[in-house]
Amino acid sequence: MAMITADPAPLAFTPDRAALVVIDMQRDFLEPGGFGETLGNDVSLLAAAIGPCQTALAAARAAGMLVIHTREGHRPDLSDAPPAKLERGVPSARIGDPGPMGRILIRGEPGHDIVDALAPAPGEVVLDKPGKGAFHQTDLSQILANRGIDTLFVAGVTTEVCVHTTIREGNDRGFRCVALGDACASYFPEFHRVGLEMIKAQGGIFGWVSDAASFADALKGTASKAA
Ligand code: TIU
Repeated sequence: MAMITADPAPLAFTPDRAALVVIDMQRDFLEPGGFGETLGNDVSLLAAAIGPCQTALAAARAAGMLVIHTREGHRPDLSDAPPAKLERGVPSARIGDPGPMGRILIRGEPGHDIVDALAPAPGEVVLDKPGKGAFHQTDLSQILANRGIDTLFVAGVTTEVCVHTTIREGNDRGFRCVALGDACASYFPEFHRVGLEMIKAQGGIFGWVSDAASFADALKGTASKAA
């Protein structure tokens, strides 16, 4: 059993029954010319999460914890992309349009890849998802059930969109979900701050909030049997 410092209260967890889920740290969100920028965002704001994600990944790997990387994106024929998603807003380019990193938010394109600094290690799960939540239309539930996972540590981007949706989905499915706050980021600093507040308010209404260093501290000296 390990214990992590978190809000609204410390949380005891079993490293063998926990997973680190890194959400959508893709070029399409973090680098110029991708999906995030087409929506009018300053993508440089998301770089703040890279270092803390590296800290969390190193700690999880050393502990032998299950690591899952997600990528938001669509099939090249867009058959899995709802019209409501394709048609909304007035972006500078739409999902599927050509861009400097290939077609926007399309699987197999350079922009869809995870940034080099956070490249998945061999054997880690890379989960492609068409929606904001990591459970929607993916095999994540099965993967977690197969490993007996009951606790999710969640990092990545963006705090109030895909991280929040995934934590809400996970909470409703019975997982203890812990956002690693500094390993998450948003195009809107205020949404990041309030997004984390929302998770931990009301006694932790749908999760806990901690940080990458506390996660690493909690795992020090633990080594998973599953490694
Ligand atoms: N736009 C935005 O803030 N986020 C997304 O569209 N997807 C994710 O959060 N990954």
